[in-house]
Amino acid sequence: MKIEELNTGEKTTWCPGCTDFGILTSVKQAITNLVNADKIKRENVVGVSGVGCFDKIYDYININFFHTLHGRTLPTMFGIKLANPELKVIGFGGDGSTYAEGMAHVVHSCRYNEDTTFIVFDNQRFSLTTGQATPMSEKGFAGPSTPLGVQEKPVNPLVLTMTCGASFVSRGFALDVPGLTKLIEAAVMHKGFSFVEVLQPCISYHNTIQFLRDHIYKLENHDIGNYDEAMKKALEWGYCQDENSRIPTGIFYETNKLIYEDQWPQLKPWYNVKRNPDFRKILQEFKE
Ligand SMILES: Cc1ncc(C[n+]2csc(CCOP(=O)(O)OP(=O)(O)O)c2C)c(N)n1
Ligand code: SF4
Repeated sequence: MKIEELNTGEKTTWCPGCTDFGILTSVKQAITNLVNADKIKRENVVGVSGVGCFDKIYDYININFFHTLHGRTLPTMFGIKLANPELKVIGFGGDGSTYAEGMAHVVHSCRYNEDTTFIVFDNQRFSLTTGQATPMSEKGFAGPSTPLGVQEKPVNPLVLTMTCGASFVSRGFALDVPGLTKLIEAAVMHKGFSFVEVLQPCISYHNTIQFLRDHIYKLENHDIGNYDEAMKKALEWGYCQDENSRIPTGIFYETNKLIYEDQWPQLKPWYNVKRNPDFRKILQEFKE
């Protein structure tokens, strides 16, 4: 399959130069590579996105897609996977909708360890609605909804997801397309809940391109099976633009553990059962 086969022909409405384009390319390239390597089937891939700038990705990749409510990507992914565990479910969120409106879902998705992949576009702002503060914004940021400045420290999603039990935790950079592609491939192939944070500068409301380029580095000689080491690496950056920041990218943590679907034997046979419902009879019951 050629990557172009995933194009939809829809006009993109992201700001020209938005780093979301880097994520779009990485996701398309990762799907193409995995299909070509016979690791996944294109028809089994289902994308899920909510509401935000990031969510427009559903319009730009020619795969099955479910466009759900703001902050509700994760429960929608959960439902799709439970309905048919053979599907490869890849969900997309923004940092605002994920860690504000949808925070409870993050905690429980990590705990359940369902075999799905969740990719968060982290620009530290509610960008579609013109740059308000999210739970990821830097302390002191004065924006449209916080004129006196944010008082709290940003959430650290890597620490959060690891603490709650995610079995694959990683961070990529939207402008490192080859690196992000590899990360997404690994996340999709991981058996269990895989979390991919993508640092995604918003050129209109939070342009951190230069800062990230100056401070990002790739994890090397890092033992991804060592939880304590992963936690140390996750704590290395506090999501603020300090001069001496060091920002690791790559896979922080990966472990094998029982997935949600495997804990419920009842789930196994039913989705394979060929059903032949008598719709006339069912409709008749509703009429009576
Ligand atoms: C329940 C609910 N709350 C708020 C909104 C308004 N809203 C729509 S998009 C958006 C911003 C999305 O920000 P984020 O998830 O960070 O994605 P980004 O736009 O930055 O990619 C907000 C606040 C909404 N649609 N529904
Ligand atoms: S507002 Fe920011 S995140 Fe949204 S399309 Fe424009 S540059 Fe991208």
